[in-house]
Amino acid sequence: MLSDSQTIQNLKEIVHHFNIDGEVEYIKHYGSGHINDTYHVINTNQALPDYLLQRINSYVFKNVPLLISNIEIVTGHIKNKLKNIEGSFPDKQVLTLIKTQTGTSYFKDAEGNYWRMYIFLKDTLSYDVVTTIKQANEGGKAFGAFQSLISDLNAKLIGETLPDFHNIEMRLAKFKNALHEDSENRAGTIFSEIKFVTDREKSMCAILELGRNGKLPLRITHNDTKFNNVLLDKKNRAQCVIDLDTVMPGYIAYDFGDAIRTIVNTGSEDEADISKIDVNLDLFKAFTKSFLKETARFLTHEEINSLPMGALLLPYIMGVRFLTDYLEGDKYYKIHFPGHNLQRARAQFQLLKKLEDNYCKLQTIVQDTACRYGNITLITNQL
Ligand code: ADP
Ligand code: GN1
Ligand code: MG
Repeated sequence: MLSDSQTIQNLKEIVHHFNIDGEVEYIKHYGSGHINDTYHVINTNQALPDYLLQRINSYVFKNVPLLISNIEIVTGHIKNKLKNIEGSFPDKQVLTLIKTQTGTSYFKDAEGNYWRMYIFLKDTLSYDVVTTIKQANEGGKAFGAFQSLISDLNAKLIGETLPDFHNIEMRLAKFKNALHEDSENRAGTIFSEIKFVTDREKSMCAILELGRNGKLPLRITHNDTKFNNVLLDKKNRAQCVIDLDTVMPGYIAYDFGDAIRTIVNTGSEDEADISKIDVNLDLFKAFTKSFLKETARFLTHEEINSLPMGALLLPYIMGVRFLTDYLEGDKYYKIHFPGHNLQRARAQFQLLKKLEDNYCKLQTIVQDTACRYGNITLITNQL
């Protein structure tokens, strides 16, 4: 994050490079994302839009022009489709990038920082923890509809902003390398976590293997479907899927699993007291139902069968990534206290244990729900 003295004046200067309507009243830090620096730009004229300004994390994203091009294509595609759907509100249900004076959708400042701006979607909220069936249901609707709307997008137009993002083999290789280097002298504190990761190494490669064997189609997926990447309106209805930085080729089980990871957990993503972590099956059912209602008609049987596996894989991948960042000195994720990444990893592994305990139930719910929406599956995967 920029320091307070740096911020307001600097940010105002950045804002002036974009074609905004009205004048800036004030700017404040916003949201709880782990990657970008996000600010709410408030307009002096309330009848005009507010804006959301973001400094894109260039440690994470090495090719910002590609990232922005992906977002332009995806938002343009969704907007055009929504225009033909009665009762939809394209300006509220999809992000709108603001152009700079030079016609691009990003601005590079003198220090090499990349900035972008969206219309701020007023009267919306995002939640880090899900507490109600309604929220889980709206999450499934939002990510399911998003997938449905982009299912006919020409995949050749979308570049890979973060190659191998959910490739577990690559994540494990990076983890082992970090363990070997042990640059911060932290490996000695994580023996049980290392064992936890190693015990599951093979089984967690199942989705990757299925993909390699041509059993799972690569689609354009969102790849960061945590629940706080859905904006809900005042009535708690899903309004807009946000955080499109990672939209690129992936498997549907990744999007399902990442959403489940953040929706069914009775604790928070970084829960310090792991006894609070469990799986809320009612929330699992609600999300699965509304997600499959939107997607079952075009998913293959193998994809449906892969969804419960995705629900195990994503907390595993996140745990491995948090642990790797802990070993490497907390360079990737924003942390709020020393040891935060380790705490996050432990919480994700605890969630995974609970999901494993419930695996048969997860499979049954997915199968029954898919049947209900016309996609009959045969479950053959065993843990
Ligand atoms: P990060 O990649 O750091 O997670 P996000 O793009 O998800 O960044 O944005 C961070 C937060 O800002 C979101 O969780 C959401 O609360 C808020 N937000 C993002 N885009 C908008 C928007 N267009 N209108 C209103 N709020 C938004
Ligand atoms: C990051 O940007 P944000 O906070 O929505 C991360 C995701 C992780 C998530 C864990 C580009 O998401 O992959 O699942 O943190 N995004 C990137 O909370 O690495
Ligand atoms: Mg986000």
